[in-house]
Amino acid sequence: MENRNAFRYNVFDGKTQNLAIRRAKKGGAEALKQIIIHVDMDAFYASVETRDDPSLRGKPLIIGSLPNERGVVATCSYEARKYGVHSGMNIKDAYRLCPGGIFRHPNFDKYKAVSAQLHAIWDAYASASEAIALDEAYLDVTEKAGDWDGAREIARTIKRRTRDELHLTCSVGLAYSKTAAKTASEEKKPDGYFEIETAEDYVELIRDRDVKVLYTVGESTAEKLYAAGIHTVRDIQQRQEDVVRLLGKQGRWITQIAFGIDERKVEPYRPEEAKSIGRELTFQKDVDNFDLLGDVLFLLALNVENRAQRIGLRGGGVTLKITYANMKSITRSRSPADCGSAVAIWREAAKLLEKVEKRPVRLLGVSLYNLSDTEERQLRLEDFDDADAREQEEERKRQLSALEEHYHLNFAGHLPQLFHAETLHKTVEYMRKHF
Ligand code: TTP
Ligand code: MG
Repeated sequence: MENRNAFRYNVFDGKTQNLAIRRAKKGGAEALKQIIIHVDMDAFYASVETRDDPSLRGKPLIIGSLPNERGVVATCSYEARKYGVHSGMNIKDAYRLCPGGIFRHPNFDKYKAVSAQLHAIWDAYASASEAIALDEAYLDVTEKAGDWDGAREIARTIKRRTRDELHLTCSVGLAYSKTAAKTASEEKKPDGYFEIETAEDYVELIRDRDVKVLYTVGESTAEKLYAAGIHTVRDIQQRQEDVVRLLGKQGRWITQIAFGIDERKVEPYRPEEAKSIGRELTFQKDVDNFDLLGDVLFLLALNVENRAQRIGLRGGGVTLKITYANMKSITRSRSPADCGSAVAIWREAAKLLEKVEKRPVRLLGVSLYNLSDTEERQLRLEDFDDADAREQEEERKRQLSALEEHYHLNFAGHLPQLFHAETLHKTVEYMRKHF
């Protein structure tokens, strides 16, 4: 245990780094004592729809809003991806790229039912399963597999049962760590299978790839690395100190995984069984400016909205959590008629914030509780005659523009990045300095 921590915290100490690599080389899976599967369904919502309506087979199918509505693409079939359509894209852009596509609303109830069937299969082979989304999970198969061959057999069985029993395909990655398993499942998508047995194999596979191959390196992190002339995983390995200087804590993490070191455990988790969905933030320095806290609250609400949408759950109430500088924590809740959008969540949380004691704040959090299944309109599929939805959409734009004007930051253009904890944190620190 001591050893592990030694290289976790001294990643730049050449000796410990070598120790870590030697240890991983010595037969990764065994030395690190983990065998992990990452399973991810192919074009999940679209595949379920195609399975249940064979007339959709082979067609570009886009699940999300309809072209005459406002909203986004939740996912699309691989045929639609050939036109450049992808998740999160504005539906109007998707229509422009693929006017001949078939556009359908999602059926969350159905996907959740399929997800439960998937878990029944997955959980039979895992001592712990950590769901990342309805269609994606990490499985710890170390014990049940016994050894690598046993794990390979489990991976095959999961693929076969998913196809035979549910008539769906998935991509499976088998590896010695979570990051490697995730990389492995993406390697041969769709209907893929790939294995990475040791840290050495992982490094060999990704060394000359773009930095974005590393888990948590998104567009904005990659841009910072590129600007410093760091383009590949090899560059990260060779310039560890620069990476940490540029990216701080996240930099330390990615220099570790650039060497294949990831000892995170599979944490048993089922988001659809969660009691609440939330996001919280600890400030670098305590904040006593409650106007700033109000602005941060809006970003937290956007984050919570995004999480809830991805899991297909809707909140029945909003909780505001504050930890004051003296470490005293309070929570305040309201259960309004509507907390289905970021604006609604933000308004409720802001009302709660108004009433609390105005003392320096160390941590601010927003969450939803009393979760229930999402109605379809949650994916921002509001029809035009829904006045409330329209008003909230306007308010969302207004609020984003106000923030952009005040802080001179392009929030709307960076929304997906703002959902990464690290970027959110940095953005908020920037906001504090430029209030
Ligand atoms: P993903 O696994 O990211 O995508 P996918 O299964 O559709 O396609 P892939 O073959 O590349 O894995 O997400 C799973 C489901 O979650 C997806 O079918 C729809 C939903 N989803 C959204 O609603 N919004 C999003 O932005 C994303 C990425 C997914
Ligand atoms: Mg998927």
